[in-house]
Amino acid sequence: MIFYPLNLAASFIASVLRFGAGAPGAPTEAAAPPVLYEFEGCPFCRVAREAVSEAGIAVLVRPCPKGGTRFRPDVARLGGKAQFPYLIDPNTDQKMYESANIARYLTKTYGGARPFIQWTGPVNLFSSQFSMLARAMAGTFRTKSRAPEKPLEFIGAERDPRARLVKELLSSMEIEYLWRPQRGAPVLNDPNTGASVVGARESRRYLKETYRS
Ligand SMILES: N[C@@H](CCC(=O)N[C@@H](CS)C(=O)NCC(=O)O)C(=O)O
Repeated sequence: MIFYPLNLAASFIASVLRFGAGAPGAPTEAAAPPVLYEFEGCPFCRVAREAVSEAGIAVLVRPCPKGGTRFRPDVARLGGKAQFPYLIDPNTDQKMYESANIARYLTKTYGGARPFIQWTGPVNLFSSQFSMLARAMAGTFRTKSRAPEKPLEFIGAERDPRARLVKELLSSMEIEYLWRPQRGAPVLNDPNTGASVVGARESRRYLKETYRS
């Protein structure tokens, strides 16, 4: 099928538009994973995800696509407004909105470099918006799915075009996952079924076959 190579090429362009921000940092784990409410199409959420990746910190992602019903309502309840990204760090009792604050907090608390593009003020936002357009807003809108009992685990860096394709689907399907932003081919582990899937195309197929309703 021609569609997958084109999809991957568009994801590569999205990474180029961010000048490769979101490299995988040295893997780190906190006593409890920070929880990130976000969605893939959101240009502000991308800034937060890049910081997660550069810090190498494992976080629990609760996807909140538009129209989402699984985690979206929690954010208004917990923080007072439906705005994304939203971070809760149980290790420090911090709860915060605002992508720039979240990125700064993650870098300060868990390490990693602040990507150059994030120092460029309005250019940062334009670049993130163009990146979203290159992906035709994939991961922005909810698609119906069956909720897994336990969160999945996904391994793959923010800047990796292959990993993005899987995260987009996890996002629109509102599937909660422990995200380990590490280098290498994307890997999706599902403790509910015992499956361990290597590769973006294969992971996408698995998600559709297992959780699409
Ligand atoms: N200044 C905020 C802006 C965040 C923002 O506007 N996020 C959008 C999504 S891209 C949002 O929450 N929209 C409301 C919604 O999706 O319901 C930041 O940098 O985090």
